[in-house]
Amino acid sequence: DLLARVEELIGGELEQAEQVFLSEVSSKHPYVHDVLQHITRFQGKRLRPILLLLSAAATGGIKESHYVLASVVEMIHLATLVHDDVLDDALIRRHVATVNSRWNNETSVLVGDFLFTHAFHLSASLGDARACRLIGRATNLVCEGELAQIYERGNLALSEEQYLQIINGKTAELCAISTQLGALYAGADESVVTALEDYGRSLGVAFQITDDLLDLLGDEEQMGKSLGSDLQKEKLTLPLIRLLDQSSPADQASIQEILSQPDPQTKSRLSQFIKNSDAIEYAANRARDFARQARESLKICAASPARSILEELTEFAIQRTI
Ligand code: 2DE
Ligand code: MG
Ligand code: MG
Ligand code: MG
Repeated sequence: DLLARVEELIGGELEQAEQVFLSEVSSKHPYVHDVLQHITRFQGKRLRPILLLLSAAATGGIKESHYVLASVVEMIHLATLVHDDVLDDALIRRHVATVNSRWNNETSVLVGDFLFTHAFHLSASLGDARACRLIGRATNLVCEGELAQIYERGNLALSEEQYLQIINGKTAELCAISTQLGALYAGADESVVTALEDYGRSLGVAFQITDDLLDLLGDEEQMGKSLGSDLQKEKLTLPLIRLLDQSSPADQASIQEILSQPDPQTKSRLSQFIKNSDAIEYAANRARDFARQARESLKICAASPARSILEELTEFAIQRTI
């Protein structure tokens, strides 16, 4: 399968990046040490390091600096997840207790900051300012996306375009920076770097549309994380935007009422609304559109095993739906 091919092609390089990550994310303080241990013991999909290393491999080759960069993007990603779980009141992540549920929100805020600042400390070791500048800007846009999401809570008039802008910030930026840095530090031409950035961005949007579908439909046990928080927090995602768009004023009013009291009973009424509509199919199709767009961006690269895995990753990003 795909992960086995990733392993076969860049397993050694991923391992090197992992070593940088583990040796960097440490603390002499016993409390900080414990929390960091808890976070690093349970590995995620390592999607961003994989994207970064494959982008390098597809555009000029993996170098020493890529191990550092792969470790940096994973660190920033982890920081955003630790903070995200506070914002979303999530109890489970990667099949184990979140930092906020096992310890407390204060610890999450500070450990997130610890990881986030360490990522800049580490990228400064590369000896040129490009990575720091790009990562600083990207993370900045991630925060802006999260803030826009808070601002739009409960806004039933949220358009698909506004939604796409939000997920472009909160999720796609970090994917785009991963693929961009991979190509940039491989020494690729500017047009190639931009194409890889576009690839990462489209893939990230496809990935988040799918994540949002799973928040509505997925199984917590199987996903290993708390779900349903989008509705709980009155965040409109694509299926709901589509549903509202296709509903009569009377149904819109019922949906509004359900959203403002998202208890389990009213939520199952909302699932009924959603399942009786084309909203799921619509959102899945939009994810597929972005996956296709991502593959288009890769055409600038010569055919290679790395490129073909990047192509297949677009399917992986959306297949989690079913
Ligand atoms: C995932 O959305 C979005 C993550 C971005 C979070 C960024 C924050 C800014 P989801 P899941 C909180 C923090 C910034 C730092 C540390 C610099 O749907 O379903 O909530 O995995 O993701 O919970
Ligand atoms: Mg969340
Ligand atoms: Mg969130
Ligand atoms: Mg989610």
